Amino acid sequence: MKVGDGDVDSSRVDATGMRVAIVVARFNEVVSQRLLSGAMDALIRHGAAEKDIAVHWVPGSFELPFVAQEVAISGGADAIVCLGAVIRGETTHYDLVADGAARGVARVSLEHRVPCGFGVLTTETLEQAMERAGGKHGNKGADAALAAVETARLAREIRGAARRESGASQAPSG
Ligand code: INI
Repeated sequence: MKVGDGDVDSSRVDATGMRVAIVVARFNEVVSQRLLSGAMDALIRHGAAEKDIAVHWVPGSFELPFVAQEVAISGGADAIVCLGAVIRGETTHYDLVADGAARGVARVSLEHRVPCGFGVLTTETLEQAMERAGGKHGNKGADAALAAVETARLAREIRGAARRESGASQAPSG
């Protein structure tokens, strides 16, 4: 059932015992600080312990995939949340940064088999970004955090079921 946290199925989100790494871009910090607060609040509301949440600041959204990758390789997180705000403004740099962040984070998630929530806003204006960082369109940082945790739980279930099945098929008969 959907209970208010974006498209996340809140009833499935149990962050108890989860180790979560949040990687957050400093560029447009007024926005990313709010995304971070939203993510932290949502995780704690869903049972995560503050000591199990690590926050890593990076210069801009383009740097998110690299640090997410380092976290994934270290094995220190069950779920990773990437946060940032890419605002078009006057610059064509926008498309390169937004595309690099999205593709890079998706790649880290698939190659390292760690769910990565993608909470990088891509907007035309600062005002639109603020509306999605705790304003009238919710907080996409919270949504990304809960999406990562829900996906991590699902992965655990699938991996657990696969282990049980292979254990059963290898059990000695008789
Ligand atoms: N980084 C962002 O997170 N948001 C932006 O809007 C942005 N713009 O517009 O340039 C941005 N650029 C910096 C980029 O992410 C890198 O930090 C930089 O290119 C150095 O690698």
